[in-house]
Amino acid sequence: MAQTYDTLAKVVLIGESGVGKSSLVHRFLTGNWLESTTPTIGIDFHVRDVECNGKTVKLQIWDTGGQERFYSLTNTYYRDMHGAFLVFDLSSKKSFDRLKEKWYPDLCKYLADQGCSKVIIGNKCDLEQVVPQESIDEFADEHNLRFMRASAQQSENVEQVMIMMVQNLLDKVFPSLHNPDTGEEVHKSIRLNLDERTDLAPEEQKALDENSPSICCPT
Ligand SMILES: Nc1nc2c(ncn2[C@@H]2O[C@H](COP(=O)(O)OP(=O)(O)OP(=O)(O)O)[C@@H](O)[C@H]2O)c(=O)[nH]1
Ligand SMILES: [Mg+2]
Repeated sequence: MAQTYDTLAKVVLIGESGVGKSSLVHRFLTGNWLESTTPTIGIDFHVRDVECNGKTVKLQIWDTGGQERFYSLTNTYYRDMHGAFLVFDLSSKKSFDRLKEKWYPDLCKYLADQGCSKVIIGNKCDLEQVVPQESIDEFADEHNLRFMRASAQQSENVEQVMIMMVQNLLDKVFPSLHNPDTGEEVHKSIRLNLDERTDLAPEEQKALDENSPSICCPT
């Protein structure tokens, strides 16, 4: 089957249960607000193509359940990730503390060496922020992480944070695909395609993985 993308990138959303990971993913995929949510059981998987500067990045989005019973399952998925969204709730200090003390250290511990672009999302910016901005900036600076405030509910910065991730992926994780001559135009030329949610069967997933140009992309 003909390959219709330039690279395949796996990105994962992690963070405490209830911070809004699934709501962010749903907003990104459909443009809609998820009225009623239930905690994610295990991991949900979605695919969406993002065109960036003439390159098509096939984003595999792994939406993990933040409940404690899924910790060990989630850890096993970190190894292959090219990107990770570290999500906390700006109105919950505990969710930020847990990001620092559990989610970020675990991610670093289980990542392989393929390079992983990490972006912090402070979700629920429509609510009163109780996490001090200085603490967020300090943590982001210390670990050289990008940070963006967002609201799945208000549709604020949801596409922007995905675009930031794709740009990071092209710049840092798949630099051979990036055209530095037109780098400044990346924002303007990004086109987000229609929702392509697919729940792939294991054999389909395997075929997708084997076709990944991240292994054989042009130099
Ligand atoms: N005010 C506000 N509420 C939000 C926002 N995003 C999500 N929520 C609410 O937060 C609650 C949890 O949202 P989920 O998306 O299920 O959270 P999750 O991180 O996926 O949770 P787990 O799957 O258990 O890990 C729901 O009641 C959402 O409606 C937001 O931007 N603003
Ligand atoms: Mg969820």
